[in-house]
Amino acid sequence: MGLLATGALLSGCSGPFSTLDPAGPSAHSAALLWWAMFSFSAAVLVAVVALWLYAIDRRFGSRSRDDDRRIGNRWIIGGGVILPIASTTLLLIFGIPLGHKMLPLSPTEGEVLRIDVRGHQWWWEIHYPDRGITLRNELHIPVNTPVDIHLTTADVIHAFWVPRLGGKLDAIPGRTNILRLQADQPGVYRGQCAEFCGLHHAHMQFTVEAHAPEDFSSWLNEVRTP
Ligand SMILES: [Cu+2]
Repeated sequence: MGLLATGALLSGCSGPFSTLDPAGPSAHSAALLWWAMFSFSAAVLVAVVALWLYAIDRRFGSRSRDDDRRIGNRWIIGGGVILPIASTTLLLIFGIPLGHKMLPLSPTEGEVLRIDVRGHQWWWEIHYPDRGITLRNELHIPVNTPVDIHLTTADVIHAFWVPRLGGKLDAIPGRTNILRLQADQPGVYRGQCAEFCGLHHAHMQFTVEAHAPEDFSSWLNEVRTP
C-alpha cells in the first residue's frame, strides 16, 4: 500500500521543472544523489519503526539492572557512534565523486561554450562574449557540449536554475560564479530564478533551447542582437 502510494506520488515528479527528469550529466548526478538519499532515509525510517515496535513488544519483559546497562551501552555505541560514522562515510564516498562531476572543470576533450548571464530585477541578460550576441530571457546551446554560465547580478541576489539540466547557483553582487550545464537531447528547457528577489521574482523565468550542432551553427549565423 505504502509502495503504491509512493509510486503514485513519484509519478507526478516529471514536467519542465522536475529535477527527477534529468536531461544532462550534472542533472543526472543530482537526481542519482536524490534517489540514493531518499532510499537511505527510507531504510533508516523502516529500521527505526521496526526498533520502536520491538521496544513496545519488549517493554514489560523482566531483566536485571546489569543486563539493562549492558544493552543500553551497546545501543549508545552502536546507534550513537558506529551507525552515524558508517552512514556519513557511505554518503561521502557516494556523494563526493558525484559532486565533483558537477564542477566546471576543464574537459578532457572538446571545448566549453561560455555564456555570460546577468540577473536583473526581474529579467535575465544573456550575452555570448565570443559572438557579441545579447538576448533577454533565452539561452541557446548546442547539445552534448559543456556550457559554462558565468553568473553575475546587476542588483540583488538571484539564483539561476534549469532543473532538468543542472544544479542551481546564486548570482551574488560583486562576484562571478560559474555553473556547468549540458543538454543530452535537443529541446526547450525551462529555467527559473530560485532566490527571492522582490515583487516579480516568480515571473523571472527563462528558456534554454538546446540545438543539434549544425542547427546551433546556423542559429549563431542568423541571430542578430536586438
Ligand atoms: Cu528571484
